Amino acid sequence: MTKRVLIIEDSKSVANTLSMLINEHLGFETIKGSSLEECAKLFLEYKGKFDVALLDLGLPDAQHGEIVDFVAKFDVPMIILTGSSTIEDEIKNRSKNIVDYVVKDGLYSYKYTLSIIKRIINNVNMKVLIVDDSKTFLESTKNLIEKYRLTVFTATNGKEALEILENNKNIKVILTDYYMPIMNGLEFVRSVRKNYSKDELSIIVTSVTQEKTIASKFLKCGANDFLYKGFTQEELYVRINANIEVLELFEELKNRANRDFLTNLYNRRYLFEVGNKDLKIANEKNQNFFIALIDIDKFKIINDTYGHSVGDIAIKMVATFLQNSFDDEEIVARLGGEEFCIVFANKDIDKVKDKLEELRKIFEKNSIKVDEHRLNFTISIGCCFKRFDTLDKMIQEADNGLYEAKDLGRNMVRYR
Ligand code: GH3
Ligand code: MG
Repeated sequence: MTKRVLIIEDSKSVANTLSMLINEHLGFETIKGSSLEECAKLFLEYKGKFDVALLDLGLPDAQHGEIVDFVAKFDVPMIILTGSSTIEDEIKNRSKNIVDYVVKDGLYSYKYTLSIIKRIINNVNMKVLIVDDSKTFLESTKNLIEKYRLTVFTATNGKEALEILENNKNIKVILTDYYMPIMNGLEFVRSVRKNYSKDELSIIVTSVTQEKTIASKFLKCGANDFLYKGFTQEELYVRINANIEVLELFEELKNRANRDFLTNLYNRRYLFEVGNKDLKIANEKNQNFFIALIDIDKFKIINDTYGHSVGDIAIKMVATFLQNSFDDEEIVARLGGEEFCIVFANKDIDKVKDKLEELRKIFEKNSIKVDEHRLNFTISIGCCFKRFDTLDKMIQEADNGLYEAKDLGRNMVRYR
């Protein structure tokens, strides 16, 4: 669903510039108002469903930041727009939903605003783990970080932290103390790095230590950053933010290498790399591991009749449909052309059979609409239930099944 940003600002030029930048660069919807009264109406109209609110402190009918008190009644993160760099502490503390302040002084401040909006919206899926033996530090830091809409876990020692990490996928940043009982910070960082590389998880060390050599010791054993305790909210957030941005860059690079350009499904390279690893694990644990090859029947006719670009759209639609038909546990990849591969690890054989038969029927019964054309086509599926030691051999066997299906008249599933 498109994200929605509320802008309450009485300067039309500021509001329009922000709105245009948000639409163009972030692709989010913007709703504008220029007074407290309009803001109240908009909250009613949209039932308070804004992902972020940008609020001017000096509005014609609310000159002293009263807008904050109004928006604070809803669960919407606020970014305050202000004309001066000195903001009274009184306003700063008016609501826990205030995430940041932007002084309206030109292009850079607009860019900064965009980066915070993007952060707040993306942060909803981002998890942070804080490890510290001081309960007060844990509590206050957790509150600070939660302002930015990050999900926060806390642990009072390294052992507990490792358990949390094990049970919660997608923790992206760890903030850890140095002096702790059971396991000190250095030991903890080393343990984390045994299982999580720097491109999947960042570690920021926070410590009161006066030992000059400690920071470099941490960085050498796998920490990404070091913060002396007594840091300000801004300092902490800027560091966390910078670390998340690096992780996102890694993610984007990995995506480019692992995804197919046309469909955004996993590509052949990823399929073989991860599929072979999963197959090895399944063989060791004696768990089920199946491969299905799915190929569109007589696809050449679609290209010949409607043109290659319609063919491309059809391939994309099939890809999206397949992706949505399975959960994250299955690998759905495009092998090439109009051929797809699904990897089922640790799944019940009858459930897989039912699922593949159901897919075949869906294509048999339905047509796909591309532009003004209605395309009718079926799919054939070859499936390998036998145990082999490499993915390549399994795919060959599934391909034999697929060949059989084509040979016997298409629109069927064959098991090997
Ligand atoms: P069968 O039922 O035996 O699978 O017949 P088919 O026509 O689907 O298979 P064939 O292998 O003869 O032809 C596949 C066609 O798919 C040929 C090729 O031009 C086309 N194709 C391959 N990749 C793409 C692509 O990325 N986009 C489009 N539009 N067509 C593609
Ligand atoms: Mg085909």
